[in-house]
Amino acid sequence: MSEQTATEGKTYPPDPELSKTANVRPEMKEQDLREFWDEQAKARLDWFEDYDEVLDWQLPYAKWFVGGKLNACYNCVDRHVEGGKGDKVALHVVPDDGPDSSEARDITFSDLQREVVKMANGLKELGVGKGVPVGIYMQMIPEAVVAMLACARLGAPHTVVFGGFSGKAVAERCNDLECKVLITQDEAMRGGKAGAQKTNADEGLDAGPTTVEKIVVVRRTGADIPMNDRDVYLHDLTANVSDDPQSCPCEPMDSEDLLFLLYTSGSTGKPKGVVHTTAGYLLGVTTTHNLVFDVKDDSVYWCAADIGWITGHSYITYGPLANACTSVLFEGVPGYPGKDVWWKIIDKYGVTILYTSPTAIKSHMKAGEQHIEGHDLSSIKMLGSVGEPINPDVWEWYREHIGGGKAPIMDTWWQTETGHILITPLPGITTLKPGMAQQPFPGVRPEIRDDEGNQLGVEQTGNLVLTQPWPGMMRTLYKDDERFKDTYWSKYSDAYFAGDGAKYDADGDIQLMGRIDDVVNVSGHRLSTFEVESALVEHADVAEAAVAARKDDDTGQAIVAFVSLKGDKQGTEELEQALREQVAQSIGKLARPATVIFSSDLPKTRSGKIMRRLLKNLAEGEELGDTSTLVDPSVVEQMQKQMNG
Ligand code: 6R9
Repeated sequence: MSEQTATEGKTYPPDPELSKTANVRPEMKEQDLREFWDEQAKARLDWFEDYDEVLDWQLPYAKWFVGGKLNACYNCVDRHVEGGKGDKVALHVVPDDGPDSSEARDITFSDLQREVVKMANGLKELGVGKGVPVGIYMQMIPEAVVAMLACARLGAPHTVVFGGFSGKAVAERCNDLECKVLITQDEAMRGGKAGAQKTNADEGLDAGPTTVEKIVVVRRTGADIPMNDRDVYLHDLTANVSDDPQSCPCEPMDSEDLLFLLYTSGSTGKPKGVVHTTAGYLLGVTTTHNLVFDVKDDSVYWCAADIGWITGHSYITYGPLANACTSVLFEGVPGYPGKDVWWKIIDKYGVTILYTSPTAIKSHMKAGEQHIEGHDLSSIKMLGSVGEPINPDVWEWYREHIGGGKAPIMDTWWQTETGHILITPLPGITTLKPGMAQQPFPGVRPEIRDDEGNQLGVEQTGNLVLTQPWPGMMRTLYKDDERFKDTYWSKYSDAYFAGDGAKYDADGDIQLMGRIDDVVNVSGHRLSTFEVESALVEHADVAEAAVAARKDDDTGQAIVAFVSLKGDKQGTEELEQALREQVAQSIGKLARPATVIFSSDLPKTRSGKIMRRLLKNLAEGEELGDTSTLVDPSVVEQMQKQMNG
């Protein structure tokens, strides 16, 4: 890895050829907010009924395309078939064992339509229809995309629970949204191994009362799994249903009808149910996908995120499909069946646009460039990065080795709450700077402020806020307007508070500096310290737990857990393993602490508050600063000794 300083100050002006042909035009940045989105809405979406008003903005509540009617599935599937693109490939499906697998297959838009109609007809038989919520707990198989679209077709809001989360997480989320039906798969295939999926869901749902009445099971491995009265295999459910789109027309939905909820971690309390509605969200993801990645009719696009995160929702399912774009859908992991599987995929399908996370890029850097040799990556025209800040040296590696030393990198900043990309370079317009998301998308107005609300100048780190609404913005937190206002709209009376630190450079480009709250970002996955702490204290031996993050070369951040034990319990290696397992069971494997530090107590102030700043310093191996307000400063010394091994 080269020194970070080696790339500092380097810039990459846009390729003049790209400036001529790019979908995005410089004038768009000057356009009035309503005018810009009105034009996009007319050009990019098909409406069953026109809207009367582009935006009704009563801070913090936005309504976009008021009075309009449309259907997200119609826009992602049916209109392309009707418009003569039925034979175009929608998804190159790459199974876990890679592109050479006999199970690799292509799904055209017509195929997709038939699959969606069948699943929707099946779901109808279970009572799913407009306004009946459905949970989806699946891995990266095409049926996951089909399930989202089938729900959208029926007007049934979905909530996708990341396939790597625990059954408990599934139950909590499904019960909160009052899902009647859960769609899952028998087993998951990842890295050559079959893992439990449906039985995880059972465990979670059986642990208490649940609103879920039916589980639809997609057969992936064909394993002999227990099926109960409430369970039905998808292939049985749809054995006799029609795949004719006329048999299941797309439900006309109001612009502001709920499209989906996605739960995400906050700094306190239970996960937040982020509300995304139909028209604004769909338009936001479609427009940004098209303009940021410069999607053309012959583009082959691969977003290597997971469907369970917002990136999968916006840039695997809704955005690319609404743009009638051909995508790769890969079930597996970067290192299997070989360390070159990604490069094989790009070579085989001629991928032109790759969108992934810094964590994934770092894992490829670690594996080494030798795995790229022998694979033709010359099809790549555009690269994207999302999920966390990207280090300049990682950026350079990405451009050099994957982008052939010329593909521009779009470092896209956005959030579950924002629905779509808000800060990003624009192809053919922006002079790229490694490690910076740089510029607001048209219509987006960022500011960087101090805690008192003053706008900050060059190189001063402050809070990133947004002062104008955008179509895909979260409408509220499900059943919790108070928390919505509190979390995002109370720090400043006139702007959205993103929770990220940021600064401007002398050219007015924005650099993101990471979260300023108690949210930890492991491999681009958001976790709250609170959730992990809650999982740890579930263990019988644990008295108290506090969680902080440290920097990690591979995963961005890694979790350090500080744990005090009950009575005379000792912090053994077995207990450490048990705690990690506890967290895996309760949340999912990715939330497991990388380090567990045991101590007799946690560092507390005299008023009884855990001094989180100290834990952060400890986790990062930094100077501790003033510890005089602690009840018992020796606690920190104990911890520090353990941290130093
Ligand atoms: C899309 C997504 C959101 C948080 C966000 C920020 C971090 C995302 C970033 C980035 C720096 C980028 N983040 N993209 N930080 N540069 N290009 O990741 O949504 O899971 O909700 O996470 O991720 O901290 O606030 P989500």
